[in-house]
Amino acid sequence: KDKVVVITGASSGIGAATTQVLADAGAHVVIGARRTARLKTLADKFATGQVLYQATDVTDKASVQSLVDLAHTKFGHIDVLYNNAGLMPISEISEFKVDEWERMIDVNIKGVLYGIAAALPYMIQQKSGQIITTDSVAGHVVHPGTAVYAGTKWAIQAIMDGLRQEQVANHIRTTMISPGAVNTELYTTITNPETKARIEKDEKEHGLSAEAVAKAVAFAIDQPEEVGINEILMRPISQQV
Ligand code: NJP
Repeated sequence: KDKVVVITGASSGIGAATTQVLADAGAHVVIGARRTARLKTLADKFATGQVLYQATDVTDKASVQSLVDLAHTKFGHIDVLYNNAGLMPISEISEFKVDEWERMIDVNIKGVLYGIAAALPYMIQQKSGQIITTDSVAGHVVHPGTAVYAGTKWAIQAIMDGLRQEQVANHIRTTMISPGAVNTELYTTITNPETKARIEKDEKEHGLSAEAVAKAVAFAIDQPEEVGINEILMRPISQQV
């Protein structure tokens, strides 16, 4: 209830919905993203000091460290780090959108590693904590056009399970939240107009609500300390693969 939770990518979609669900239940939430006006609007919905926000770019290691440090300074401990920030500018490899590959690697992989590097020392000291990341159905299956995005999400599967195994003795839990289509702004990062329109239509018509995903995050957090929910894979029932 009164857990301290740090969330990246909280300015829209799943991160914003999770902030809402957890803060409604009484958690202290420290949120980061680049669009601070959106973070402020979200934080202002709650009692002063319950939801704190700070401008955060997860491609900048020091920026992520500063967000995590803010939570520790204010509350004295960190129960949960939720590495949620992500991008999905999908395209076929033969389009050679190298800049977009690099951005996905920087945000979806390195951003998660920076979060782990920032929070894990505190959690090792506490001998407790939970690191959650938004993975994806794309961390399990690949289609033409999703190779690099899926590659970033497959990479996170390896990193998170390795982390889980390494941290057993410190009682640190790891969780991947792996949704199929979700109705968020993620499609806006796609630069190919046809692909963007197709994914936008699909997410709006068939996607899970961000709140449904947020409730899965809350479920994983609310488990007794000895229960590790390592992954929640969830699809809209209309989604085949
Ligand atoms: O998308 P969206 P989602 N530094 O676009 C932030 C995964 N997922 O909620 O910085 C810091 O509404 C951005 O903030 P801002 C997906 O891979 C989704 O769907 O202000 N933050 C915003 O808050 C991702 O890992 C679907 O622009 C950065 C947030 O990320 C996660 O869900 C399916 C940042 C993105 O919010 C959340 O995405 C699936 C940076 N450098 C997995 N760059 C789906 N929607 O269908 C971006 O399987 N952000």
